[in-house]
Amino acid sequence: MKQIVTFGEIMMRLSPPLNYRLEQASELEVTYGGGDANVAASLACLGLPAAHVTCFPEHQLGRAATQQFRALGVDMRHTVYTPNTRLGLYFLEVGSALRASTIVYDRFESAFAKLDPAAFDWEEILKDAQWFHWTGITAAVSASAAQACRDAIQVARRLGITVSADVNYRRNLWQYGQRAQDVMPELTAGCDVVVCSEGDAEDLFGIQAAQDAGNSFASMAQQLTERFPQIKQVMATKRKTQSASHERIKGMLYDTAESYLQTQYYDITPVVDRIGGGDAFIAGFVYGKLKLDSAQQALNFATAASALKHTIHGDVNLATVAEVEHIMAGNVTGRLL
Ligand code: KDG
Repeated sequence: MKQIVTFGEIMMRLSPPLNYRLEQASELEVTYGGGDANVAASLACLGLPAAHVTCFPEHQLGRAATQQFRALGVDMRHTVYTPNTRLGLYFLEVGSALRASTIVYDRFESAFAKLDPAAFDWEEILKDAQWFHWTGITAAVSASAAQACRDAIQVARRLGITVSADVNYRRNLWQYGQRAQDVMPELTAGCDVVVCSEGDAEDLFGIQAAQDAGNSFASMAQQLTERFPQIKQVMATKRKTQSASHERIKGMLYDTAESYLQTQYYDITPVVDRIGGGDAFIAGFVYGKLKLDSAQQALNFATAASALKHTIHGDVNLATVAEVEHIMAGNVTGRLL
């Protein structure tokens, strides 16, 4: 089977134990994550061939991050290492009742942000691929990262590879002088499958659901597919956050061939770690598109995978196909597999 290739920054995640605040912490747990890389790792855990492309500093921290994703089964052979650069970091304080989790980024001028787009030979990287996935985080980090993403999408289109994106608009990351509203439409136009919330569609593309729309997501998604005719499927999760440790989610999909599809709600409590829930959703959908029979089945699998991610520590969904199928079959009570 041909590979699914993702592209983006991987950071070291540093978190105090339990619900400690950073001010109290005398030790920090080290894990690694990055929106696009989480998708590759989740796919590898689901048994699909996945590769991640990134840029790391040419020292122990870059090698350690590579090793972590390699150990999860991700093909990291296209990693570019650069001298005299740094690894991006993020600090996570896990919330509790009445207090949401918070993130502090320390990723300015990371190796990935300073990458040279010419260092990536996309013809070579994508020659054995069937799918290319990126996120809006990658385009937000720097002009050169956005350019590398643009190059990859162009080559993927030429090679007939499916392209997906999670537009994931993070306002605070867009600091390099280009506006997300100028960069993202061009990149998004090259996608077949897009994860996009109603808020992001309005902020990035100026698309608003029709006032009288019975289904505001479908109204937004239909407009998105009309604006960018390459896009055939638009997805999102609907979240009903009950508390820092209690989440309800369902999956939604607008498909230009099948119109609007949705899933049941999953009720998740206690939430162990919500980071990477969206990445687990798209990874589950890629799995479903490649292995299952219908868009509805793919959406069901994606949503169950995302729900499971909330029960797994770290950024990556380490759930297996059997575990996802187990909860899809209605087994949500923790009965042994
Ligand atoms: O989607 C999860 C990511 O947000 C997380 O892994 C860290 O890439 C990350 C970011 O930029 O926040």
